[in-house]
Amino acid sequence: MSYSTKLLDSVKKKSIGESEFHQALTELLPTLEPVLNEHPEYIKAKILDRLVEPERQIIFRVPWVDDSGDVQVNRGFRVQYNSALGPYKGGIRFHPSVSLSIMKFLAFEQTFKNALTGLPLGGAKGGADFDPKGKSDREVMAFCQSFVNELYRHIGADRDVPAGDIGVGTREVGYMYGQYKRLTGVHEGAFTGKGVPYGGSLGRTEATGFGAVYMLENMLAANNEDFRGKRVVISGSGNVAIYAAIKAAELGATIVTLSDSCGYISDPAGIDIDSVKEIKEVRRGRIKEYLEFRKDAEYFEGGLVWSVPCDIALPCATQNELLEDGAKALVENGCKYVAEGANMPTSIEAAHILQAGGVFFAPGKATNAGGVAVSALEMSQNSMRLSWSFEDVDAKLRDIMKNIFDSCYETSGQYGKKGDLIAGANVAGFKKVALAMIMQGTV
Ligand code: NDP
Ligand code: 2IT
Repeated sequence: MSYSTKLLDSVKKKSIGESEFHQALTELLPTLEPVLNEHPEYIKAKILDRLVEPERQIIFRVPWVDDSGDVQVNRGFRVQYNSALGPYKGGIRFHPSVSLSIMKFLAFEQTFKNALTGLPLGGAKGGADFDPKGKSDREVMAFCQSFVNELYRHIGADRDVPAGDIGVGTREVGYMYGQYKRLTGVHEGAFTGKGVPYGGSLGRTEATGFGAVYMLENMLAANNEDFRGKRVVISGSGNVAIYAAIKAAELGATIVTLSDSCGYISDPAGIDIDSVKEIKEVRRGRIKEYLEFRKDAEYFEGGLVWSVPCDIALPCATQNELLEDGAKALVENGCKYVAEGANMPTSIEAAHILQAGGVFFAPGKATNAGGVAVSALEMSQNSMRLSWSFEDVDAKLRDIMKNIFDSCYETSGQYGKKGDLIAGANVAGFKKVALAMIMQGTV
């Protein structure tokens, strides 16, 4: 039995029921075998045994009062996974599905993603099983404040720097940051994704979606292609999906779908993103409302986007949204590129089907790293008490995404099949974390 299989078995025994965490480990650990064979010092220092255990897991009660005057109680989490490369860094997710397993898988992935950016960032994730849908602005504020009443003692600009994720955008970060400042009396870069008027970086809102498209630009260029004339299927209609759609359309692609958890819209003429921004960013409504704006569009209740023919697919909603059937449909319909805007949207089996079907596939830890990379740029600007222009930030993001693609592509060639970006990203991220851990000694 291989080292990684043995380790995986023992982790599964110790963390029963944490299926998403097991899935993330099962995807990553076997791809590291060639590196372990080359570097016996990693095995001697038990780097993997240490990496399957988060440094710290914080679980807390979040009581708050709703608009009817009733007390509500939610569960909050912060998993501080690894600090080898820098302060803990990663988003906060508010969604009813949030569990320890989901927090651990996201924090584990974040550790390697952050390493790939080349910036000094450790890995973390947090969140709560709070559902922001249908809540008033005051209820969201009350929840955020109560969440930070516990979280504040664990975070700080040089300790742990949260940001947004599903259900958490500029509004929620603002309420959390305001409470952090009230409790600590310190105005420092303890959160990223802040509003621009009080220390947020220009370009952070766009960064994950734009970054995913820059990753695809590099993948296309490796095949002497570009976005012009390509049909792009995107799932989700949140922060990542919207800005991926905007940038891909700007580069000449036609966006044929967007979705939310209720269903998807298809618009063969190309989705009008301004209408989607109005529905999602202003009204906080449902994607179905797109039919009010464009009479030729269609809405498919409960459907998934993968059966719609395309050249490029960008899963940008949530984990395990692209399964075997979806992967088969994409391959059959001639899709050539899949890049994960979301974290772990593709199951392991589906990713294998795509790769075996000749699809050039980029995993989330590489594709969606633009968000956290610009978060790191926000941290730099806060430390210097300066703010850079949108163009400066965007140019830096483009460079970072090119470096990530190059490093994953080259590493894939060194340790297996050139173009297997799953293995390339895992190995390239792991080597940085492992080296930093060895250099800092074992305790
Ligand atoms: P948002 O909350 O802005 O949007 C999430 C979108 O995904 C919505 O359209 C939502 O639909 C849909 N969605 C969420 N959960 C589910 C579900 N269980 N089933 C079906 N649809 C779902 O989040 P983001 O755009 O920020 O995040 C999307 C993905 O990108 C996540 O995987 C996140 O971890 C990842 N990511 C985000 C980064 C960021 O900077 N924001 C950075 C890197 C990765 P509905 O409204 O119906 O729930
Ligand atoms: O998954 C992610 O990389 C994020 N949600 C963004 C993290 C960050 O700290 O900007």
